[in-house]
Amino acid sequence: MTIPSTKELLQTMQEAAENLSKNDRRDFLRKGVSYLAGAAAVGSAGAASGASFSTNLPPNEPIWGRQLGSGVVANPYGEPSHFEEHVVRRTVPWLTAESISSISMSPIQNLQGIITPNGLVFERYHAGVPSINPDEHRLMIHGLVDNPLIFTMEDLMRFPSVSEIKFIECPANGGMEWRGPQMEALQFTHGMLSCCEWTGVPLKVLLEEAGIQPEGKWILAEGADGAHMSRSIPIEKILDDTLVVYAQNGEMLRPEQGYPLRLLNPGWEGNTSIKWLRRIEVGDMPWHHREETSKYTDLMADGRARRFTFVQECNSVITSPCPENPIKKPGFIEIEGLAWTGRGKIKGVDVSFDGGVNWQPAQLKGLVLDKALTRFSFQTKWSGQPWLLQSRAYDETGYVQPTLAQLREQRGVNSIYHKNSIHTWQVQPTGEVKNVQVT
Ligand SMILES: Nc1nc2c(c(=O)[nH]1)N[C@H]1C(S)=C(S)[C@@H](COP(=O)(O)O)O[C@H]1N2
Ligand SMILES: [Mo]
Repeated sequence: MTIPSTKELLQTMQEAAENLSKNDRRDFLRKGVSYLAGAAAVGSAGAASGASFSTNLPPNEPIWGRQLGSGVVANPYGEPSHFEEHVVRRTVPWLTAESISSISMSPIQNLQGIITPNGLVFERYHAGVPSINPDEHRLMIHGLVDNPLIFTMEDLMRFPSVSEIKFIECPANGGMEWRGPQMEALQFTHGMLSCCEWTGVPLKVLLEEAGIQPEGKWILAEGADGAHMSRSIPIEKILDDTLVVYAQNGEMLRPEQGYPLRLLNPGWEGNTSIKWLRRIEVGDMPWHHREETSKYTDLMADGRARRFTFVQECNSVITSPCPENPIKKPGFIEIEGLAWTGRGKIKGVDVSFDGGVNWQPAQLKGLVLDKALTRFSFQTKWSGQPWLLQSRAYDETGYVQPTLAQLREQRGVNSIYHKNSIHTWQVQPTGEVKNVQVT
């Protein structure tokens, strides 16, 4: 193939411009396609090698540079390139009975940096996503307060706002693997995890407006969805960093994330971050509702259950390589992963290539924020040798991510929640990656 002449290029552009001026997008697309087909035919005639030949490769001028693209507001709310349409939330069908009380996992194997885009934040609902009219939504604060209050969304948005980058994780993350490895994908072993910039008002500020009475030691937060999901939260957490948020990553909350209002308890079990927040009651003790008795407790080996295990302990996982991101060729490789802790900041991450016998420090890259995802990196070479790849994070409180053996020793294998043990990927000589457990 030869590079098209300037005359040919001008002709193509003029043709495209004529199509555009007809203001008929479908017609434009159809013409675009037939032009492409024509170009491909020329290409295959001129190419000796056939199938993999693309007329878009150098030294040719690619097709997209020889015609005009679509204009502004072809798509008023933008979306990713259709070449990225495999990057989506996914469910594990056998995990839950119905989609209205289910969970979808974020494709963390495909994400970069530490922010989860809004369309890819994991979702967990107990009774589906309600469609709430913000004009008719109210937040009520009552109980042991001097002045019970009812806020409109407009009232709430008049308060000085704060924006903070925080992770949110369902404590069931990894919970399918207490007894052995069974999920052959990072999205399913660790995808109940997201990190956004959340905007709203500290709950402390709203409670100061209402005036907490001295006996007020706990609050109950309740959602407006069909589940009326509720959790008891100790007042110390509220005074520390609990937020009432209405926006995520710069835009109003997605319906899936609690539009128009949710609670955010940074670093704590995702289920305490009540979505579609409608009611805060102040009391002198916890309420012992369904989601803190029958559910979201940790069954120990001796049959007793731990309750109110709020904090998401320090955890980490290697996101590349992983089952979805095999190693493609020998040579230089950047091993990357995510670390997080509900206790504050990540202090460091170590990487092991031999299943935890030897450890080397990884680098933390980019922002290292309180209760936010933190990305780590380790640059090395791979020459086809098998690896038992692990990451071990530790946080600023000195807490070190446990081994699976240590966790099982403390907790048995009856639990669902809070499985934050060191994870192992087995890298095979082909570069493929398997989910295994090392004890
Ligand atoms: N009102 C209400 N709030 C809720 C839930 C719910 O079903 N209803 N699910 C909880 C659970 S179990 C989790 S893990 C988080 C998930 O938040 P996300 O869907 O924004 O990721 O929301 C919590 N808040
Ligand atoms: Mo959850």
